[in-house]
Amino acid sequence: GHKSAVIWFTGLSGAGKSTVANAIEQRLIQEKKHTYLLDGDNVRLGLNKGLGFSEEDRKENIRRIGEVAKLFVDAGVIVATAFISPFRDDRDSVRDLLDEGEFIEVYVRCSLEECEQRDPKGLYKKARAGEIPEFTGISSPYEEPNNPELILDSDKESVEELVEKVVEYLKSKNLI
Ligand code: GGZ
Repeated sequence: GHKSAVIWFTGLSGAGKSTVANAIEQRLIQEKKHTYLLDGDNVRLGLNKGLGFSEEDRKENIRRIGEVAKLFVDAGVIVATAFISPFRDDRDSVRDLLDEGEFIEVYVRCSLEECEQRDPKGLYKKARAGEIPEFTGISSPYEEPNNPELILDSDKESVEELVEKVVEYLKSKNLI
């Protein structure tokens, strides 16, 4: 069968992880690849119901998502994940679970100022008002990847351009 892999999007809330991940999923479907998107909607509301946003809970969130992603890879699926995944150690642990080349870390980079400006769900405003504790970028850290496979500057380029960059990368690795 074809190669499978995990396309692991990381970045601040509002950076555009879900938008790009959804577009990539659609693209992979067009290419007739078995693909699946793990995101807050299908993981935090189910498997990880009960986990919050403390450092400990975020670690457990990412650990479980990594294990699930590995199962999908074993099943031959190209997985995309869209979680803030703020801690470098946790992302590195997922990388270590997988074989060489199977973990594609994609940093969806966007300044906090821009994310806060976008604030599609009004969460930054609430976090600034002290209504959401431990909010990433405001009162909880985000550790940038040191050596991601890809950096997507979502405050400089359009979603279409970013998707093209991911597609080019996947092609270069013969994944599509
Ligand atoms: C960060 C929070 C928080 C706190 C709720 N900090 O923009 P969104 O709404 O749709 O995406 C954010 C999502 C982050 O969940 P993840 O599972 O990706 O986080 S992590 O990887 O750190 O475990 C945001 C919402 O949940 N949200 N409270 N305190 N984001």
